[in-house]
Amino acid sequence: MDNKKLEQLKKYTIDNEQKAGLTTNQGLKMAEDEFSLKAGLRGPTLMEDFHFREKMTHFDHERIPERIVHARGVGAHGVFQLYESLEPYTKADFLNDTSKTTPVFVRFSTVQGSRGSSDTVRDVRGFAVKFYTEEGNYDLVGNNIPVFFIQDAIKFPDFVHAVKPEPHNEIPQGASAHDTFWDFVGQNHETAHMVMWVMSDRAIPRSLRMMEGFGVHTFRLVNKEGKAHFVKFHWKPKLGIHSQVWDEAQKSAGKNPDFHRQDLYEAIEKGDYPEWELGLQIIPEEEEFSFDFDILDPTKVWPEEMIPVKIVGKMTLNQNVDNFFAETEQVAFHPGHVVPGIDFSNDPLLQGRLFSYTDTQLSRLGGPNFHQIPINKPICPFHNNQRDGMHQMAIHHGQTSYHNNSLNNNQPEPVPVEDGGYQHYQEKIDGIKIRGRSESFLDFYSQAKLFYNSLAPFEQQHVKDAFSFELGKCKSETVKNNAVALLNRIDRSIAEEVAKNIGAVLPDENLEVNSSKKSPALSMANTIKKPDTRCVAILLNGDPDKVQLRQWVQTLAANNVNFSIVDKTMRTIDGDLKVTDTYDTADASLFDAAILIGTSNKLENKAIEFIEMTFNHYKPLGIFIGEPKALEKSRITWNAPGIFDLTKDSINRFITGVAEARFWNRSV
Ligand code: HDE
Repeated sequence: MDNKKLEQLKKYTIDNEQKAGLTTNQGLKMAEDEFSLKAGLRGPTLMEDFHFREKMTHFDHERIPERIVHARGVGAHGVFQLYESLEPYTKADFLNDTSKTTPVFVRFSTVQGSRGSSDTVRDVRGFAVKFYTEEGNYDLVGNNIPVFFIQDAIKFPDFVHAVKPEPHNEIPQGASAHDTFWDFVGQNHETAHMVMWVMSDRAIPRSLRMMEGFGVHTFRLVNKEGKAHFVKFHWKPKLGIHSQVWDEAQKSAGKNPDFHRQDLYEAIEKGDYPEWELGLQIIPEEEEFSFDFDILDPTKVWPEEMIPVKIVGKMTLNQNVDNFFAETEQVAFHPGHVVPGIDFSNDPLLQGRLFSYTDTQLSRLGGPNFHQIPINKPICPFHNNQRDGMHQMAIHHGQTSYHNNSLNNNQPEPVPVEDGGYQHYQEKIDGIKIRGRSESFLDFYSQAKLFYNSLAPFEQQHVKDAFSFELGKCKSETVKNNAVALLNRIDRSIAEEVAKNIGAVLPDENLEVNSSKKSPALSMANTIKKPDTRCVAILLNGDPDKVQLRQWVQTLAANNVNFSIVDKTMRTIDGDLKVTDTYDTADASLFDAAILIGTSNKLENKAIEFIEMTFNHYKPLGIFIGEPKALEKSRITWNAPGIFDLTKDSINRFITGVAEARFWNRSV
């Protein structure tokens, strides 16, 4: 597909596969690369060895600082296609012209852990999209959770210090289950809504392809006439929103720390391109004060039932990176990278972000020219009078680098608004200079309760379990009691259960929000359910019926379900059916479902462990065993929901179970 960004990147791509001689960085061909230059074969290395010095010096400097937050991430290229023109709301060209396909680069990330941490930890996921538009780069730097922990950017360093591994021992990695994080939460009740989301299943996604994205802040869309609307951005995954269960997330973090990264990479390689639809919630400026929350407060959602999400386009990720460092690591996002027609609101969290992102790239990418790094370069021309600096890649020809000038016809010259020049929205501001919080930001608990009320009972139980786990890992009684006091302001039943589980003090007075309001869109229970790209483990215990096995794998493949045949050893069955995993390499936490084919009377312990874990994680299980008694050794009951007896049920019925993904009414 035509993708101007990929074409541009090609110019920078070096093909190592071409037959070329080894040279130094100066282009000198080298005859030897294995031995340093020595004074005698058993003598010391010589200073003269420029080749050794160049090679080693480069190696010594191969690492750059990891991102202070969102250090672990994975990226991919793709395209954005608009469904209908948004001209009434914005003049942004890529949101006006449906005939244009805009190249994008997306980076997903976890927040807390370092670059080498595991993928499936409980955490917020970053969802950062760079649109390479013809009017410049537009970055929508969002998360998979629609609200944030704090309301004012000045608290961000405190929040991050609290959630990151503790400074004295650098524990824990990739986790928020520790004292400083929960101390911050207990002392800053504006976190209430966000921690409900983080303790929900949203924070343990099954796949990056199966999570929503949110711009979080309120932005502004501005049309040609200069009329503005407030807007919130949403990404809705075509595969639905799905999560792991906590025990599974912890296990997969160990069994395959790259679980999400690999899932995304393999889906794209296979041609199962992940897709999200872009949705907008739009509020006319005149209605700014029509709600029972402040639309500038980033700890609030705009309930979708109240302000519907208008679906306007689709993003497809269809190309993996060629080089992780050059692309995924060096990509530099910034919420301040906007195009005409997109502007900011006065959300104090957004305002602070507008400072932070360029600043952080200076230390991460080593200077002010990071926009010249191929992945960051716009696909449209860019000119100005900025010069020099570390790693300047351009050769600016000519005498002038200032404005105004007469020596170069005053070039480069500001572009009038009518010709596409950016003009900030001319909002009237009338206020006193003050440090403080607007009173309209003070209701911390109502939407935390709204979120909880909106969840299905099994989701609510997961929230209680998550609080019990996380606070159970804290050592300080004060921290635990304070956190329970916060829960007591949201929902008494959570506070009661968690206090009991962790041995904390339950406040005498019930201070919960007295509301039964719900926003059904906040629950994941009614999401899209498809079998596509799910992965089934086919467990062999003895020699399977080859014809039947072939027919099953063909039906799975025809339904776009992935599978892996697992046996004691790797082998090939019936000419071409490959056993791709053994009981040593496969783990139930890494699959969406399992089929057990047991043709011998005795089930192997590892096969039993595998199906028990599948069962405990509420996943569909297909069983084909000659001797039903063989299951007696396990905890699995035939009549439990989501158990398919494949001696009677068809493989197609099992596939409907794969689409269902979890059988929450199973008691495990
Ligand atoms: Fe970020 N954030 N952030 N953040 N953020 C960074 O920029 C910051 C916030 C988000 O894949 C940093 O390049 C401040 C909200 C994503 O490269 C840094 C505040 C949201 C990514 C930074 C916030 C985000 C970052 C670190 C409070 C969701 C990863 C490295 C005012 C809407 C982007 C970097 C990538 C990264 C600052 C809050 C999303 C330090 C000061 C809210 C997805 O600049």
